[in-house]
Formats: sequence, structure tokens, C-alpha cells
Amino acid sequence: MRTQVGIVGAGPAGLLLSHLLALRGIDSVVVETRSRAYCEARQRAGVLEDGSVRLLREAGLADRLDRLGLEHGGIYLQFAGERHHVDFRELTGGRTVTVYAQTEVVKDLIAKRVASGGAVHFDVVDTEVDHLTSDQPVLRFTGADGTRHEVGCDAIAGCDGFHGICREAIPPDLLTVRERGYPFAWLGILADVPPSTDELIYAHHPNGFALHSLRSPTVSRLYLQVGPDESVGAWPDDRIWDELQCRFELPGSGWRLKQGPVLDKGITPMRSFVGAPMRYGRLFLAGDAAHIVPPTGAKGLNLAMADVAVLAPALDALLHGDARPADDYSATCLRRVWRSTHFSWWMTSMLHRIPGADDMEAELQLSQLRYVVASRAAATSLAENYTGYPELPAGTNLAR
Ligand code: FAS
Ligand code: PHB
Repeated sequence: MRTQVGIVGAGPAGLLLSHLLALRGIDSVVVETRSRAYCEARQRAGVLEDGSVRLLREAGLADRLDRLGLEHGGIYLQFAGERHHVDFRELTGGRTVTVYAQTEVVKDLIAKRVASGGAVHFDVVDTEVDHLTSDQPVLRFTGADGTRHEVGCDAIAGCDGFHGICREAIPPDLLTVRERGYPFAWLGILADVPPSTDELIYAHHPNGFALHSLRSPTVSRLYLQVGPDESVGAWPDDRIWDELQCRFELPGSGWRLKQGPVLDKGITPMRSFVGAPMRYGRLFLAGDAAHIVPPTGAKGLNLAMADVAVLAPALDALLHGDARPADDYSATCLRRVWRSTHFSWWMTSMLHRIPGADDMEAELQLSQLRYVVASRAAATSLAENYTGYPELPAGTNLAR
């Protein structure tokens, strides 16, 4: 096989990159270890920044998003028995976020690639990348039918997530890794019950953090901070609902969390990770392959999309003889990556109970939370970061 861009991974980064390249008349091949059904059902992110919505809309990918997405003008911060609204529209001059699950984004992307005749190979094994410092890198994989393929490329995009092979293909002495683990994880559930709130609730509680998100008017998405090594088996549904009720309780308000059948349950570890540079020769990393943020800032999916919004025009230029955008790719992305990494760390540190921490830690967190809901400047900073940074490219200048 021969293609212009070999893409490893059919998550949001790989699929969106393949589509953005196709809009520029650039051919790509996407290889994915999992099945299409698995990729479409994998419960992950739920919130799109303003800029991500614009990007999908300009790329012709927003039909279902515009029908099913739920535009939110703010979030609630809950602590010490109080619940406060942070009004994004008022604080940022109209910016909002849209609740639209990553599962739906992936379904839309796969459908668009398949409808356009895009080459997306699911259920592959033994993916390899090679000759990365030449101008003819090679992608190898074994297809679902057992056939071994070698694909000659002009460039390769490593969109294979945190546990993929592409970041590992960069010589360790050329890759700088900065990372931080957190002494807790998130237990997430998908529940067949109407949300008990109109907008997301981020709750600080002595027992630990809790988040009330949602997927639709009839499906709720909720998270609980749990220990870093917790197993899902230790959390039967009743225990989850009891703990959620406790952490969202508003004494004297009569507010109750609606409960219902749990459709999906999973535990997500928490880490901050940044690998730099996001490029090695003709290999370009995008999304979780290069960086991971704790989901408290709702940034992971949006960062992946922002990376490929920069990578598509950079590869277009490279393939047409102008190497400068590709040379700038890593530095351009890392500015946003570090802003998102800091914000996600800040939200995580402010809202989670640090195991073994003294009362001083809780008092410092409560002081920060009180300041955020009392100061317009502090609330504006949160709103600006949560809805996505002003310098996010308005679009991807889709045509050359
Ligand atoms: P992805 O991991 O989505 O996609 C990489 C793809 O590459 C996968 O499909 C994988 O199967 C494939 N792959 C890996 N190795 C391969 C190989 N050798 N060959 C071929 N294919 C290979 N973000 C939020 O904003 N909010 C959240 O609540 C949230 N929750 C999360 C929960 C979990 C369990 C995880 C892991 C992440 C969560 N994230 C969340 C972050 C998540 O949404 C990512 O940021 C997003 O999926 C990034 O997209 P990609 O970079 O495309 O990586
Ligand atoms: C989600 O809906 O899955 C979600 C929303 C906001 C977050 C994390 C996850 O910060």
C-alpha cells in the first residue's frame, strides 16, 4: 500500500485528522486495534469547548451535534453545603460549552470517513512504524483477515493514545517526559435516569470529589473520587448512589439526586503527562499519545481535536514543500497543552480530597472555592479556561 499520511489510532484525534486531511485532498490510512463497535461504545469525555464545536461545524461534522448537543452556559461549584453557579456567558461575553459525548463524536467521525470511502482498518494487530527520520516512513500492520501490510507514507500521525506504540518509537534521549500521578481515581457511571441538574455540578466534599454530568434529558453521567487502586467490584450500585447522595446533599434544600439503572461503570486513573517534542522526523504525535490531563477540566478530548486542527494544515504544507508549519507544530500545540494541563491540575487540586492531607489542605481548598464564586476576576479565569482559550483557531482554514 501507499498513502500520504499513515494514522495510528481511530480515536477522536486519528479520525478527525483523517477527515481534515481529506478536506484538503490528502489521502490517509487509519489503523485501529479495536473494533468499530468498541470505539463507538467506549465511555469517555462529555464536554466540547466552544472552539471544538466550531471546528466540527466548519468541517461538516456537526449535523447530529447541532440536533442532540446540549449547550451549557455555566457550571455549578458545590462546597460546604452551598451550590454556586458560574455563568460562562456573562463572564466570557457569550462563550459556552456543549455536552455531547465522545462516543457520539467518534460515531460521527467514523460514519463520515466510511461514507467518504476513507481507509479505516479496525481490528488490526502488530502495528509498527519505521524509517521515521526518512521522508518515506513506513507503517506496518496485520489486518483482521491476517494479511500483513506495509504502507509507504510521506508522514505518520501517532494518534494511538497513552498506551500506544508511537510515542515509544521516539528515542528516549530525544523525548522529555513530565508527569504527575494523583492519589485517587474516578469511578464513572452512566445511568438511565434524567439528570438532577440543568448544568454540571462539581462538588468538593470531605468524603471526596463528585461530578454530576449528563448525556441527554434521560441519561445521566456521574463520577465519584475513589482510591487509586479501587476495583469496580467494590462498588455495587447501591453503594455508588448512597455516596453520590451524600456528596451532593444540600442540607435544608430538599434537593435529591434521582437514581436509576446503571448502564455502564468504570474506573479511570488520574495523571498529568506531557511528552515533548510531539514530533520525531516524519512522525507527529497528537492527542493522548502526547499528553494526558485529569478529566476534571474536561480538556482531554478538546486537546486532541486542537492538536489535529494544527497538524492537518502543517502536513498539507509539508507535503507541498513548506516545512515551516510542521517545524512549528510541537511548540504551537504545547502552548495550549500546558495551559490545559495547568487548568486541569488546578481544578483537580481544588476539588479533590487529598488522602492523608490535614485540615489545612481542606481549608485552603475551601478558601479558593469561596474566592472563585465571590470574585468576578477569579470566576472569569475559570470560565475562560473551561470554555477554551481565546487564541484557539477560529477554524482550521480548511482549504489551502
Ligand atoms: P484515544 O485513546 O481516544 O484513541 C487512541 C486509539 O488508538 C484507541 O482507539 C486505541 O485502541 C488505538 N490504539 C492504541 N494502540 C494502537 C496500536 N498499536 N495500533 C492501532 N491502534 C492503536 N476526557 C475528558 O475530557 N473527559 C472525560 O471524562 C474523560 N474520561 C476518560 C476516561 C478514560 C477511561 C480515558 C482513558 C480517557 C478519558 N478522557 C476524558 C480523555 C479522553 O477523552 C481522551 O482525551 C481522548 O480519548 C483522546 O483522544 P485520542 O488522542 O484520539 O486517544
Ligand atoms: C463527562 O460528561 O464525561 C465529563 C464532563 C466534565 C468533566 C469530565 C467528564 O470534567
